[in-house]
Formats: sequence, structure tokens, C-alpha cells
Amino acid sequence: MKIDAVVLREIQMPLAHPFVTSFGKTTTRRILLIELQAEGVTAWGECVAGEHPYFSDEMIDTAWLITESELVPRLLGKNIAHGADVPALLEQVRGHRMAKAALENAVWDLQAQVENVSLAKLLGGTRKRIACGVSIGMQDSMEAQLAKVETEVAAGYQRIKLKCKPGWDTAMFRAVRERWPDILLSCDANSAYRLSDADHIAGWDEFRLLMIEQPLWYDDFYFHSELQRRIHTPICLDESIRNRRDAEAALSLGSGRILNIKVGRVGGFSEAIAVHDVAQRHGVPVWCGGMLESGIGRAHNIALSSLPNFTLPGDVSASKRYWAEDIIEPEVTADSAGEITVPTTSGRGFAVRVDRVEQLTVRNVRLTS
Ligand code: OSB
Ligand code: MG
Repeated sequence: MKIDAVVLREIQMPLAHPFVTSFGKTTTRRILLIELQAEGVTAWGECVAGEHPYFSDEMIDTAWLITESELVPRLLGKNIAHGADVPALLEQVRGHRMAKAALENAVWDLQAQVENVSLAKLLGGTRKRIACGVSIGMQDSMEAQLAKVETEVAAGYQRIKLKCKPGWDTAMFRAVRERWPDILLSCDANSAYRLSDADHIAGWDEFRLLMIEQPLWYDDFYFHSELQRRIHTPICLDESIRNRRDAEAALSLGSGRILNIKVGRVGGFSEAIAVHDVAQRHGVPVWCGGMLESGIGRAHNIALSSLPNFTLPGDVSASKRYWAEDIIEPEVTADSAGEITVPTTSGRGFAVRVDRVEQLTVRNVRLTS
């Protein structure tokens, strides 16, 4: 597959509801989209880097710079047989995993179309449907928080994840647990705690959380292993798993018992599959995380979630929870059982609404060999 042209675009999309985590509030997403033109077809990738370097050290502007100046020139005009061949072509550039993932994933998206197979099948997926959970941002009041949980439980989502931070944790968990004694419940601290909070965190064991996501530093797994020894609730790592070696080290150390896999965070589908395989060998379940993606990233997450060891509900949910109008057709919907059906048609299985993408575009550049 010879890559003829790569178009970088920034689109801006207001979220239907602002999303608040321990690292900040997002109101409008600025999203870098990659459009690959090759073999007479168009393929897409989405860069999940945020507006600010708060979740990770990447942000949309660094991703744009690196993609345009360093990454795309390494792909243009090359004959690439497989999406899995992309990491080696980009290897000389260190880091910038979200930028790399957008390009690599676009090549897999291309290959699936060229070979006329579904992206899910090309990645090694086996599931017909994926189990969906939701991530609920921090609300302004307990009433608003409970109302959000109510809405999502009523919609059928199989697991509710509560964003938390010091001062918005124990009492909130208690209120939710008292009202819904039996739902699958988890929390995500996005690194808001320190090891000195271990006793405080151990106090959450009574809420029977499925997991506590990334309680400590974003770049740590040693101190997470110390914390895991002091609490009963499983720790799930998100931020600190960058690649398969991190997964191997963290699971060997006992830093957690569950992994969140985000394809952008680990640098693309090849590494995401490798992390999935490491976890599977350790008997550790994984689930697919989300980064407030538009329909393109969402479609890619659905395909990834169809791999066999994605045995827990992920943060991949319906388009309408995020956007008044998505950029794909059909939009992603979840059924009343909290499941999304994995497309079996060629490629990602959701068409990109190019007219809508054009409307939302605030800058673009077309790169050719
Ligand atoms: O830590 O999982 C996270 C969103 C942005 C950045 C980090 C995270 C999240 C979410 C939302 O939890 C997941 C989603 O609904 O897309
Ligand atoms: Mg997280």
C-alpha cells in the first residue's frame, strides 16, 4: 500500500456536557484527525492528545508539529504491507505515542478497506458485541452526581466509573453505593493521591469497587505495588502503562490486577495488541479506555475491544453522550443491555461524514511525497 497523501486537520467539537477530572475541565475538544489517501481509498485516524498536556505530556499542538515534521515524512511514498509495519518506520522518534498511534491506526484502517475485512477482524477480534461502561466526570453537587449515575444506569450501561479526587471521594462513593448496592462500580483518580493516602484509600474497600484506576503518580508502578499490598480493591493502571514492557513490569510487581488499554496512550494498535497479550498471559483482564473521542477514534476503540481478553466493560459508549452530532454515520449506539455491536463490514464500519468534518475544520495541511 503506497501512501500518496496525508491530510492533517484540526477539528473543534463542543462536548454535549463539560467533562471534569482531577486534572481539569474539558468543554470543547480540539481533535487532530489524520486522513490517509492511498490505493484509491481514504482512511482515517484520530489523535487522542488533549488540549493541554495534563493527562500525558502530549497535547494537540505537539502532536501536530511532530506528525507534520517528523512522522508523516517517514511514511509518504513508502510501500507499507501492514499496519503492524508502521511502528518500525516511526521508531527513531522517541515518545509522541498519541501522534504515532493516529497514523498507525489510519494505516490499519486503510488495510482493512483494501483487504475488504472488518477492522475488528484484522486486529484479531473475536467478539460480536462489546460490553460498555461509562466514565462520569465530577459534578458540582451530590444531587447532580447521583442524577448522572441514575441516567447511565437507566440507559443500561454495565459499569459506572466515578471520577474522584481528595475531597470528592468517600462521601460520594457512599452516596452512590447506598442508592445502587449491586451495580459494577469503579473510580478513577487520574493520579490525584499519594502513598501517604494509603489508609484513606483502604477505607474504600467497603464500597466493593471493581477497581481503583490510577490512584498514584502517572509515571509510577513501584509505589502502586506498595499501595496494592495495603488495600483489597484491585488497582487498575491507565496513565503509567506506555507499552508492553511497562505492562510486564507492572504485572510482575503486582502494581495492579486490571489494565486499561488506550490505543493512543500506548502508541497504536500494534502495541495495544501486545499489551493485551501480556495481560492475557498474566491472567489479568483488560478493558478499553476512552479519551472523549469523536466517532473515528470511537470506531477504532470498538474494533480493539473485540479482542478476547477485553473481558470487562470499557469506557466506550454512545456518540450522543459526547456530541450533539458525531462525524460518523451511523452514530455509535449502545443497546438496552449496555452493548455495542461490532461492525462486520469492510474497514471501521462507520462512514466518515466528510461534509461535517469540513465544517468543523479550523486548520488543515495536505502533505504529499
Ligand atoms: O483517565 O480514563 C481517563 C477522559 C480523558 C482523559 C482521561 C480519561 C478520560 C475518561 C473518559 O475517563 C473516558 C471517555 O468517556 O471517553
Ligand atoms: Mg483513567
